Amino acid sequence: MKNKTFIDQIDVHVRSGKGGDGAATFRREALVAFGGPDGGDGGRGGDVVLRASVHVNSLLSLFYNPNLFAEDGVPGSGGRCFGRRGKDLVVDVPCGTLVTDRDTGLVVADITSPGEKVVVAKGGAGGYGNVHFKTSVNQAPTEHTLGGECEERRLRLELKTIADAGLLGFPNAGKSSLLSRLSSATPKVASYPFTTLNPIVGTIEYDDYAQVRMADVPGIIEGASRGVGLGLAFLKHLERARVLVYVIDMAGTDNRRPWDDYKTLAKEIAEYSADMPERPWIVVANKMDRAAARKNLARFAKETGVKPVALSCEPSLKDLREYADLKDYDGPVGVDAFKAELRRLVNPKPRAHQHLEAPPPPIDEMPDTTGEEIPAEALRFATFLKLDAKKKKSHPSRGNIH
Ligand SMILES: Nc1nc2c(ncn2[C@@H]2O[C@H](COP(=O)(O)OP(=O)(O)OP(=O)(O)O)[C@@H](O)[C@H]2O)c(=O)[nH]1
Ligand SMILES: [Mg+2]
Repeated sequence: MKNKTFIDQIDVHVRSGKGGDGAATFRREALVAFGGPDGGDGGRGGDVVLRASVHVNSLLSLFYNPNLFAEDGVPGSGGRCFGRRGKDLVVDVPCGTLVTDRDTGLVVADITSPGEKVVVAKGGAGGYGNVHFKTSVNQAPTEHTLGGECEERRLRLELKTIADAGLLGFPNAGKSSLLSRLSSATPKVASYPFTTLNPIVGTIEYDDYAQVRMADVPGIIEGASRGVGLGLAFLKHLERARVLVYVIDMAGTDNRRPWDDYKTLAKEIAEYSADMPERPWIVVANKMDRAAARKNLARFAKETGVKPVALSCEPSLKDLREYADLKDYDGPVGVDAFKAELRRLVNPKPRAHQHLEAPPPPIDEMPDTTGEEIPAEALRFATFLKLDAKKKKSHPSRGNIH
């Protein structure tokens, strides 16, 4: 079997633990007449729990083990011994996992926040032992209850990556190059189509530490909605994206026509979902370091009515604005213009100095704290070490013995 590296949809069979039965036993001991009932309760069956983890980015582990069975509760026994409860089975899944019941088609859970736990199959309750049934008129009860039944379900787990923005484009348009230029993600970049085979998410950070998560998915080609190329299945990773970024190879490599590429992309997206074309979008004209791209830019604007953000992902020797044929372009130019536009649309929260009303002043403007009393504003930036407040134990004096 070919080794798999990424799985974004898997069917699993989950079963919780059955509850342990209660015991019906009697105390029998030498010299103890009529010892009475002493059957303990059974333990509860374990639950099957799905937990969102940031350390997992695929459902691959479930591909190799799709049967998720929790432990049964242990039955009670004589001497009022209660059975141990069955261990829960906790399975880590990536954030953004959608869980649906395969039999009813209903959504069971959408696990998005790190650490979030969802019980997908609840363990059966433990049964009662006969100690619970002793009454004044029935001092030797044999009644006891059986443990609760387990819960069994067939579930479908589907990963829908969580990202604020999603990159869309033909193969080789430069989507991965743009992601690696703006974030510390390291997607593979190469000059052959379908270099990217799995979604990759990178985080773009701004000066005030605001963050935008951007997802790179495999390229789309004409007819993708009919399954051509890698099809549109991976577009589910962009379903949660608030902003779509169309990346166009403006240089028209391999005799492509950039304006046709854009129209094809828009058509394929509309085929996939009625809601995605309604979302805010940005069009990026990539490879502007190449003369052919600068030549195509005006025609692209005329054919599509869109003024794209003109940029280049390759480290170019000069600023794009310095190119004579880009001087007259009145649309946004450069990677920084793209970052700013992305920020405007995603509107992430700034994260710097969350705990302070204002940022601290530069170090040489800090108030002088060498005086008798420390000024109040200096205290706001001070760190206090809590010294060990334990006092030395004072031993009572033994006095002098003469
Ligand atoms: N000249 C130039 N080449 C670029 C630029 N951006 C990307 N490239 C090249 O274009 C090729 C494809 O880039 P990728 O980033 O792998 O393209 P992709 O859209 O991720 O492609 P797939 O993963 O196959 O869908 C690589 O050889 C890059 O070096 C650019 O701004 N200028
Ligand atoms: Mg790629």
